[in-house]
Amino acid sequence: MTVLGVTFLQFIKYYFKKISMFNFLIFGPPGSGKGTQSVKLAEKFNLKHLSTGDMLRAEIAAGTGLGKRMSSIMSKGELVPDEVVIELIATKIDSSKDCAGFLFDGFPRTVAQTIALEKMLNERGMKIDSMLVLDVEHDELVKRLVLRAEQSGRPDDKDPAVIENRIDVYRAKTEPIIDFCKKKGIYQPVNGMGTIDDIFGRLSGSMKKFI
Ligand code: B4P
Repeated sequence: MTVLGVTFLQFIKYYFKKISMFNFLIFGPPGSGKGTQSVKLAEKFNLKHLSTGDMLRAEIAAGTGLGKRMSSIMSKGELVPDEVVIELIATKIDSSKDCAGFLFDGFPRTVAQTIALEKMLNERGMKIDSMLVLDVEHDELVKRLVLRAEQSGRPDDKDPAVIENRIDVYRAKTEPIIDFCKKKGIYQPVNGMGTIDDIFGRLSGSMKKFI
């Protein structure tokens, strides 16, 4: 049946799209392309991009008390305390309207943050739909971060020892989230080697199954 050129199936799809929010985690070691790809994906799929790294850097740039306390932790390549980022994310979720869902970039970074995120979403009638994990070789990660240090001057990219520490912290504290997500059936590995456009195509293909 067609009314005003819209089939019944198109109407049902539109209706459910309106009431469903899709929540994606973009995941991977430092330099894997999370931030780079998130900006493009959020625009393509009308998702709200929530980057805890960007939020923390904004606090530092604004010279807030929180920013001053977090600055020395971040410049060593360590993770800031779970409660700090959980609070930042909760505030953003509640103030974000008119989007098809959320794209969490760099959050969660510990199993405790993952459990907190799941609880936050469940309390608001949502869930984590997919965890997209960028797989990139170690040497390529270092190469990208060293290059970014030359271009953007980010303090945590300048020192090779800090880059290695960030990768170690990822392996020790962040990677265990993969097992947690595998058990929930939401783990989706994506090849993160190649050009930005190639990787964007792979990630978009994985996300289209949901949106
Ligand atoms: P983040 O801001 O999340 O930064 P990151 O892990 O270094 O990766 P990012 O997303 O920025 O880089 P990308 O791979 O896109 O975290 C920074 C710090 O904040 C952490 O170390 C921690 O201290 C703190 N923090 C943040 N979230 C936290 C949390 N939840 N809990 C606790 N602490 C937290 O890109 C890297 C470079 O590669 C770019 O220059 C890009 O242009 C380039 N690139 C990307 N893709 C490429 C490709 N395909 N080919 C060539 N170059 C590419």
